[in-house]
Amino acid sequence: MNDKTSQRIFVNQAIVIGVLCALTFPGCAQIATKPPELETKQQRDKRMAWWREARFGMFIHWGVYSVPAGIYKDKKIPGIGEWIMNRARIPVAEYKKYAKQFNPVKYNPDEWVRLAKEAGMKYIVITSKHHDGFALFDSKVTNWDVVDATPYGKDLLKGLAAACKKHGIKLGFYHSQAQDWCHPGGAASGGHWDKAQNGDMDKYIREIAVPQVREILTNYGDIAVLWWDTPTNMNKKRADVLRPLIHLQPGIITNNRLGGGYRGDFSTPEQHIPATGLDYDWETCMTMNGTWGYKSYDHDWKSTETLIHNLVDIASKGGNYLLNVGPTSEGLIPEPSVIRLKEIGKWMKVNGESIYGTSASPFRKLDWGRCTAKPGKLYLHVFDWPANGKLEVPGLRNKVKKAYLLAEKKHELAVTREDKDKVVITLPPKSLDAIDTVVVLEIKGKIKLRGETKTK
Ligand code: JFZ
Repeated sequence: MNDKTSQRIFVNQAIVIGVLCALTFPGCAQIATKPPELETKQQRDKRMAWWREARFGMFIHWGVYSVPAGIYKDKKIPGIGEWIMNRARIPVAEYKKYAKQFNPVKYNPDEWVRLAKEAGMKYIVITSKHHDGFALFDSKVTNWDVVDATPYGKDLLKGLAAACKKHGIKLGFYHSQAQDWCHPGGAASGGHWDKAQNGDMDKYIREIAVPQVREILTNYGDIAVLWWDTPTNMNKKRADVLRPLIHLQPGIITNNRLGGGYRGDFSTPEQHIPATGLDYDWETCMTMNGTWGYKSYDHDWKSTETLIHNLVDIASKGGNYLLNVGPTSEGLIPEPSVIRLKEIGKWMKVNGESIYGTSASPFRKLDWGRCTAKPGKLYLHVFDWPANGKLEVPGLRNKVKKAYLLAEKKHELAVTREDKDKVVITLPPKSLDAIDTVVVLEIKGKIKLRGETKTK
């Protein structure tokens, strides 16, 4: 089937869904029926605006794998906790027994959402289903879900959706569309290890993946992001069966991990920060320790300083930061994560203006830190406070109208221009925040740097 045909099919399917949407959600017709690739730049910018403004989100990896928490047959299983079934080649029937111990009675979605908000995060992406095939929601097409397979017996996404709505936090789902180690035919990186997994993948997609994606995009109100993962054994034909479902949520933003050659709306560097910004929307996802899913013995926590520097580094390159938490099977976010999120929140309370809605730094490299920008403003993120109290801004040609500390706007700082290519700001002897003290430069006109002909 050549591209043209599949595009025509996709548009026809989109129109069908669009009409369905129009009947169901008045006013979504005009958006629903326009597949992303046919969107104008204006329409795309409008759809992506909140996400680009947000810059910072919470990733939540939660599920049955938080019961073994990295231990199988009394042995520590190396690697990321949510892969324990695959890494330890645990048979399906044996793995499913863990669900009997998955009883998150301490789960308080309102508390989770308030913690994300306190940290300065604007959106949450939770695993509706990870590779082990266990659904955190009430799925009508399987009993391998929280309602039918656990003593807890209640849908976990309903409460989170309500709390997000209440606190104005956007909600997204991470959904393992291809890998499913407990439903016959589901893909498994490294191949199946239990004959109970054998089956036809297209049948799995038709009878499990499609209905479940429809369920998560229909039963939980506004869903702002769909985070597909991983495209194992996916191809265009399979992708074209799943992709039209995104029109159930007009304006939804999707990532680049569906498969079938679809790039989605943003790329997803994992566990690393690109050296420079990318020419396409991007979001780095990262763990706070060494695992996405909870592991009882993984205490390799990144420092709050590292996490704040990562957020600033990513924003200075025009990207988003999706920072992960891996709750326990009781329903608690590990204390080391809570402490770090609250400390990040303290910094964001003072300095959020230098992150939200900013664009990438005009400077290639700054020895003392990073820079984020807004029209007429540069936010200089000073990680290393100059011993001589002189902050050099190399190559800046613009007239500096005013300079001040973001945390002390009233107190103007002296600015001198040593030559046409270097601006020097006289700083107080000590930084206000050793992790990152932000100096604001209000500049005249569009940014103009040495060696640049055109202004940005
Ligand atoms: C995937 C998952 O397998 C993992 O469990 C976690 O959910 C993470 C966020 O995403 O892991 C990947 C996916 C892709 C790559 C590496 C790890 N990759 O493309 O390098």
